[in-house]
Amino acid sequence: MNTFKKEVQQGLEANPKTLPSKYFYDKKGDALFVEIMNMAEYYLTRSELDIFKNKTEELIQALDLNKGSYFELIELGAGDGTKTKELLKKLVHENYNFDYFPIDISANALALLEQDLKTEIADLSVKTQQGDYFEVLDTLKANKNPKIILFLGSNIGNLTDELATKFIYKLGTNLNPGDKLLLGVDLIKAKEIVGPAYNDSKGITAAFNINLLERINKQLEANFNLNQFEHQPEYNEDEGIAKSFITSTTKQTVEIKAIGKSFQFKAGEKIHTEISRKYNDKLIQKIIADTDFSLARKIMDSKAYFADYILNRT
Ligand code: AVJ
Repeated sequence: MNTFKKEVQQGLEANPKTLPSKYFYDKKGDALFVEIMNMAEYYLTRSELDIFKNKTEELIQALDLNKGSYFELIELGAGDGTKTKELLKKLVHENYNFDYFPIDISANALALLEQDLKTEIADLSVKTQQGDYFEVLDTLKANKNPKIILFLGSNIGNLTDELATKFIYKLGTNLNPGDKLLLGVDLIKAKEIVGPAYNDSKGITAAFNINLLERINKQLEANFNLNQFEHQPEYNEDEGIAKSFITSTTKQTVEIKAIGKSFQFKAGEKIHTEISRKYNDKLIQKIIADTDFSLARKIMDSKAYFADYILNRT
């Protein structure tokens, strides 16, 4: 809560104004993101599901999994596990020797996932881990068992390339040579496809973005007039980054009581709330260049919209 207040203040005092995308995910934000994943325009979910459904054998081969030797399958931010279940089912039915460790900050999400997995894949060994990714990885590190890390859904795309390098490097410090990282990323493609994924016709993404102001209103006693701000997405294929902004439609002042300050907005002034980076091989190579990982395989969906890169810890 205190870091929330501090980061909101920092972001709104900056020029241009920014707010961190990690704060989208309160209860309402979680629900809106589920809706986003189910909408026709948000192709990312279905593209990666296509890989997990139809290229399962390739994934298993690329991850170099053997039935004889035990490994830990660790997922960062497991969500509802729809994609992962495709892989888990196959591994269980073919008698691979492993435990599944879904890590999530939300105890509630983990409880729901565990219950669902119990009924859907009875023979799967699930060891839910509630907490921060790196704190959990640090505790798992001691056992030295071979590890496969799953980081799906292009979640890495909310980070700048510089921070993505740092993140992947840090994952490497919790692994041993031969361990693997399966990194799911959205690929750079035409704005006709990417644009609508971040600006859907029903306004769900707009509500998701604006919910950040609603959260500030609720948690920091602010008076953002939600009718005087609007969702403004931007994407150009050359850069390959979908960006979300909230634009003030009028000149206005917003008071945030918990901060003890007021903030001025010009008509048309934007708050930058999110980047969703899209990738290609060159960018991935550049991002992992200063980490202890090498690129082993790339597995794409049938439309080549999305890629699961297999990286080996060197
Ligand atoms: C959860 C970070 C992968 O950037 O595509 C969806 C979040 N933002 N619509 C993405 C999001 C707007 C999503 N990630």
